[in-house]
Parts: sequence; C-alpha cells; structure tokens
Amino acid sequence: MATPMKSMETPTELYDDERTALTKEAFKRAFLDNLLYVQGKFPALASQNDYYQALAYAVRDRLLQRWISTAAAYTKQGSRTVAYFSAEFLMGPHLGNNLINLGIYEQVREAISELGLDFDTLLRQEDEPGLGNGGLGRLAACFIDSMATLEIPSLGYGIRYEFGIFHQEIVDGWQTERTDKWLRFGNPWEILRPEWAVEVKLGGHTEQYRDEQERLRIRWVPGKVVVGVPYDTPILGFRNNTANTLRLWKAEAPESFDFSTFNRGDYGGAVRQKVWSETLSKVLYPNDEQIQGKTLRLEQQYFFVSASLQDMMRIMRVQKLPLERFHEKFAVQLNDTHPAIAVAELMRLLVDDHVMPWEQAWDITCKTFAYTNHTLLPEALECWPLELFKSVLPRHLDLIYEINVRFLDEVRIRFYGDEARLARLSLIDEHGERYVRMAHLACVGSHTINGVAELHSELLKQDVLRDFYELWPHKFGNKTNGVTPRRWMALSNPRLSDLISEAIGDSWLKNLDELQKLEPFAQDAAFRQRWREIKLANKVDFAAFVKERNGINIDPASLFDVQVKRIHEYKRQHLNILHVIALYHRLRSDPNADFQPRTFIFGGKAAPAYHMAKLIIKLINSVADVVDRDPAVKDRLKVVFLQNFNVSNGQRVYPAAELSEQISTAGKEASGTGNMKFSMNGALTIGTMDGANIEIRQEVGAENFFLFGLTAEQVAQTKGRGYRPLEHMTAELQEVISLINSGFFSRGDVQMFRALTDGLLWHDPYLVFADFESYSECQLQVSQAYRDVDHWTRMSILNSARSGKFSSDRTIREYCADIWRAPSVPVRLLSQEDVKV
Ligand code: NTF
Repeated sequence: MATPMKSMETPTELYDDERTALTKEAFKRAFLDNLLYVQGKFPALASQNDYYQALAYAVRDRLLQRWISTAAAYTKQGSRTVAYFSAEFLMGPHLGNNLINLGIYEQVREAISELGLDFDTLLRQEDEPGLGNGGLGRLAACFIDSMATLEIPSLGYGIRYEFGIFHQEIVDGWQTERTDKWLRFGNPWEILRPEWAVEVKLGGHTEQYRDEQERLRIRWVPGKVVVGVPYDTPILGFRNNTANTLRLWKAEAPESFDFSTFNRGDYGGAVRQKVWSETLSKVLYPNDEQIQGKTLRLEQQYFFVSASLQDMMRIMRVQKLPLERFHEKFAVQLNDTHPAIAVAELMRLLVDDHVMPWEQAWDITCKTFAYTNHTLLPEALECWPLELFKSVLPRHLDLIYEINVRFLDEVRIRFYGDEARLARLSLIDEHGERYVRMAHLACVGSHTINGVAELHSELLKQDVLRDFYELWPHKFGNKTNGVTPRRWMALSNPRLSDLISEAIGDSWLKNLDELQKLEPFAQDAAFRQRWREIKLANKVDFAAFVKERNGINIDPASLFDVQVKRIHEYKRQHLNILHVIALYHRLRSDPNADFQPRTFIFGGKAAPAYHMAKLIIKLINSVADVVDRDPAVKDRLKVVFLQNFNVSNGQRVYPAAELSEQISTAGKEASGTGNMKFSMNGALTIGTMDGANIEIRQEVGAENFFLFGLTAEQVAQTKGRGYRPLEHMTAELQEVISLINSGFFSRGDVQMFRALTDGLLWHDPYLVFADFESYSECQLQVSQAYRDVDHWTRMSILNSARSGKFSSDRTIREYCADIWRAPSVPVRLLSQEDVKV
C-alpha cells in the first residue's frame, strides 16, 4: 500500500511541547513508553495488538492537547453549539483518520518502520466501531468530521453499544451473524467521564401532588432507574486545532450490586438489576430501513436522548446560562425519528423539573430542534403501540397528548371542518390499534424539516409529510448529503490523492470544489495514463485482498463492477444478479461472443430476520460458485461476494471500482452516499433517477453517467395502473428465471429460490422486470464505452473533478447557514504554560 498524502506538509512548528511533539523522534519515544507504561509489555512479549495500542495512545496524547484547547476556547466564548442526536455513528477505524487529520501520517509510518514494525499491520489491528447500520450512521460520522473541520462547536450524542453491527460470515453461501465484540481489547480512543453520569427514569406511573405553593403538579414515579455514563471520543478537524466531542452513553445500574438482596442469600437477584440496566446499551438493532417495535429499542432511544439533554443542561449550569436560553446555546439536529422523543423529554425537563410555564417551554423546544428525514419507506417510519409506549414512558404520553391537543386546535382553525385532515395529522394514529407517530412528533416540535437529496425532499412534501407541508411550507427544505473527502479519498485512496495534489495543490481536501481544476487534465494524455495506472494499482491491491478473503482469482484487467450497500429489495441487488445470469447464459449459448471481461463485486449485510435479503445473498454466492467453476466462462465473468462489508472494507473497494451500481427503484433511495464515494474516486455510475444519483448526473454531466430505468413518476404511474411483471417478460429474462428455477444454481434444488422468483413474477413492488431491459441495454453501453480506454479515463477524471458538491463540508455549511446558525470558532492551541494548575 502507498501512504496517504505524502505531499502534505506537516505543521510541526506549531507543537513544541515535548510529550506531544509531532516529530518522528518524539513519536518513537512516546510509542516505546506506551508499550511499557500503558500496555505493560516489552517487545519480546508484545503482540501486534499491543503495538497498535501503544501507537494509538501516542496519537491520542497528541489529540488531547487539541481537545483541551478546544474545550477551553468554547467554554471561554460560551459558543453556540450544535448537538447532533443520532442512534448511530458508524465511525470506522480512528487511527489512520486521526493521522491524516493531524498531518503526521507519513512521519508515523516512517517512525514505525524504523522500529522494525509493519505499519499497515498495526492499522489493521483496530476493531472498527461499527455503531451503525449503513448510510444513516455513516452520514453522522461524516458530519461530525466536517463540523470539526469547519470549526463548528459541536457534540455528537449517541449510544455506546457494547456490540455494534454484527459480523457477517458467509457459510455455504448463506449469511450468518456473529457478535461484534469491538471492545474486547479495549478502546484507546475513548475517555470515560464518570463524574458526568446522569440518571434516567423508565416505566412506572404518574401521580398528582401539590407543591409547596399548593400548585397541582404531576410527578413521574419511575419503575426503574438507570445511570448513563458518558464516554467521550475526540473528533479532530482536518489540519486545524479543533477537536470536538462524540459523547456516547453506556447504561449502568445505579448500584451495581444490591447488598441487601445479596445478604439474604439471593445472589442471582442481587445482580439482576445490574444485568437489566446494562442491556440498554448492549446491542445495536441491526435493521436498516425497517423498524422493530421492541420495548428495548424505545428504551434505548429515550435513554440516550434523556441523558444528552440533561448533559446539555449541566453545560448550561457550568457556563452560568439560564435555561430560558437553551435554544440560543444549543441547536439540536434529530437524525431521523430515532431521537424524536427528545421533543417530549425537553418539555418534561423544562415543565416538570424546572417548573417553566408550558408556552415558554414549548417555544424553547420548537426553537431548539430540527428534524432530518432519511427514508420514504413506510415500513421504516417509527410508530409505537400506545400501550407499549405508556409502559415505558407514562409521563411522556401525557405530554404528547397535551402537545397534540394544542396542535390540533391550531389545525382545526386553519382547516375549518376538515376532520380527515385532523386524523391524518394527529400525533396518535387511531385507525385500529393506536400508535404514537414519531415523525409527527418530530415535525410538530421542530422549526425545520429536511430531506437528504432534492428528489427526496420533494417527495416528502408531496407524499409522506404532505399534510405538514401544507400546514407549514416554510419549515421544509433540502440538504443534499455529502461524504468526507478526508476518509474517502485521502485515507482510502492515497495514490489518487497524491496525483491530484501534485496536479492542483492540496487545498481541495478542505474545499472540494477545487477538484474542478482537474478538468483540463482530462485532455492530457500523460495525466490520463497516470490516472489509469493508479486505478490499476488499486485494482491489483484489491484483487490480492479478494484472493486472501475468498480464495478467488480475479483479473485486474477486467472491468470492476461494484454494488456494495445493505442488501434490500428496493436497492435491487437481484436486478444486478439477474443480469449477471443473463450474461452467463449469453456466454454459454455463444462461447465465441465478443465479451468485455467483468468482475461483479457485491457486498453488504442483510437484516438477520429479512429472509428475502438473505436469499438474495445466497443466490449471489451460488452464481459466484457456478461461474467460478465453469471453464467455459473462465477469465471473462467472475462474481465475488465480499464478506462483512463495513467501513474498512469500503476503504478498499471504492478506490478499485470502475463501475458503481446505484440501481434502486426510482423514488425509494432517499439519497445514497456510497454513490458519492465511488464518483469521487473516479468510478462511473450506472444508475436510476433516484436519490442523489440525479444530482451526481447533473454535476458530472449526462454524457459521463449511465442512466437507465423508470423515473419516480413513471414508477408511480406503473403502480397506479396495477403492475403486472409478466407484461415485461422478455425471452432472455425467461431463460434467466427458468435457469434459477431448474435448480442449476442450487445443486438441483428447484425450491431454493422459489420465494424470490415467484415474488418477481407475481408481485414485486420494486419493479425489477420493468427495468430489466433498460438495465441490460445500458450495461451493453457500459461494456462498449469501457473499450475506448481514453474515453473512459476522461469520463473517470471528469467524475472526480465534478464531485465537489458531494463533500459533507458543503452539506454542513448549508445546515449551519440555514438551520443551525452556528458560527465557527477557531481554536488556538494552548501550551503547557496555559494549562498549569
Ligand atoms: C438512509 N436511511 C437512506 O436509505 C439513504 O438513502 C441515505 O443516504 C442515508 O439514510 C443517509 O441520509 C436510513 O438508513 C433510514 F434509517 F432512515 F432508513
């Protein structure tokens, strides 16, 4: 592997403190010290993990200096602060990223090699914190990176799951899940802050009482109490002095051991409370785009939201700010509805605990929150059965009723006599079993509501949140997603990043629009040649990785066609694999056909209970297996299913990809962010008019994008007419389905894939057949285009050059300007002198 960003200069002169100096020598010292004093090992006994830990602690010391300086600057200025509330933060490994942001990647690599160790091996020791499912959690990670880079005071608030997203293993072609024990060897990046622990109540009932002034009040008598303990991870800005905080809550029992029970001899009972409390932050729910109406999930959401709001109130106390100014101090962004209970919780804290009048508390609440919606899929919209909700949060249910009564009063006057509208807007769904609608709570309690790509924000207004849009059009807006170029280019694609910096300087990493300056280089034959060599080198690296993981040889000269993302019917991995089978069929039918060799690479996890998604994985693996064993298609067609797709594996695959599959049914993918990572790294997209694909195509130019399929409008029309898949059956598609049903890919088992093929033939809400021909046709164009090497390279360079819009820095600037109104606060680095006690 090449090293990221060797062309970047290191701001060594800034840091003079001996312990945290950024020089190579100081670093070696620190590393060896840590091995002894932190790990308690000497080289003969040290494992690779010991070395990794020693290295991580050496980096952490350097980052703590920035953290303290940042905290000091924010406290002194009483800065307005963004609190990003998210049930998921899919951070990926910290070490490499922190080195990039500190600007010492190169020195550290050298220092480590000079000590006789292999730097890449140490990097690979880190168990990545996989505290998210996919796009939503990764977006949160990119956002906090950008906020730190843009010097925006911010706190990320979430849950410190003991077990993150499961580890996927493929056994006999099927997905199996293993517990993700990422904390097994300790986590050097976090700092426990027990002194800021808070209590969170759950369950029980409410009762009336009279306070000292004889006012009638309501008290929540909880059934149980847990303690939230914060663990802080510093989040560095890129080459500045900012280190913001990611604060994740762990759940603990108030008394870890019940001694009275213990003394009675009930040993099991004595630890039960502790065990129960800890289950709250035990495991991440592995569902993407699908809610799971489980009590524990609601408890998790409330747990982190309550702990976070209480923590923010503590910060106000420390800074001597009155609670009346909560909304001036903090802007809270709700990352989907998972933290939407915050609306009711802030009301409870203000009205019940701080005896604030309702109207004033409501005004503060609405000025505090803003809500981002991330999905249009109905099955992903959170609704809690009323009884379940009441059993966990009895007081909040009362508050929600009160919010609802006042809200519907307003609607009644605005829309005179429109009873149906009242029922549609209500925070409580009263059709049949009653539910609390979390998206409605989020809309009512927020000053701004946004979608994550232009089409998605439009569809929100027209469909899912239409009634709210008609009520408050001014609240609605769009914030197209973005990704951080630090992780997704500098760190993961060092070769390309170096070439780009050589050509246009390195300020593109802070201002991605500067990639435009690459455009003229698309006309430069020598540059194109280097661009190609880099892609090839990345493909060679990736092929070695596949060989090691899957035992399959793939040809770096073939077209690398990649679809990596969660497995879901709406994302249509089955459309892709059906096309692969069609190609296989063509090759077998006409062995001498002119054929552009391709390697189809798939990766992604299926929710453990999502049977159809798991069946799709099995089909992909079955096709991979047959194709690999068939000498007739050898070297021309390969299929690879990459196990356990996560951030680390993503960092390997995006730089090697040439074709990016973004083939969701139009109107279903809210935005997508993988699509942006591919395009930045020079892959061309084959995609539908969906999510951010539309904007990518607009930016890179229609001539540099492979478009196919129905538009969202046509999808809606087709469904409106009553979709009949058989009307779209072609001879080739018929062959494909027959081949699957014949048991060809399942060792004669004709039943194995029936649920899948029957679904496609008779039902299919995702219109796979309707788009199949257009997709196949478009894939032919891809193959033809690939043969014109120079033309393809030009398109690739232009994709990269025109991807500036998709930096999460741009997204965060828009959130800051339009929603948060949070100015940046540059940080001056404190020296030892400044912090003397
Ligand atoms: C996801 N939503 C969307 O499916 C993606 O299109 C989008 O890019 C990301 O959010 C980030 O905005 C979800 O994961 C969820 F939870 F909302 F369903």
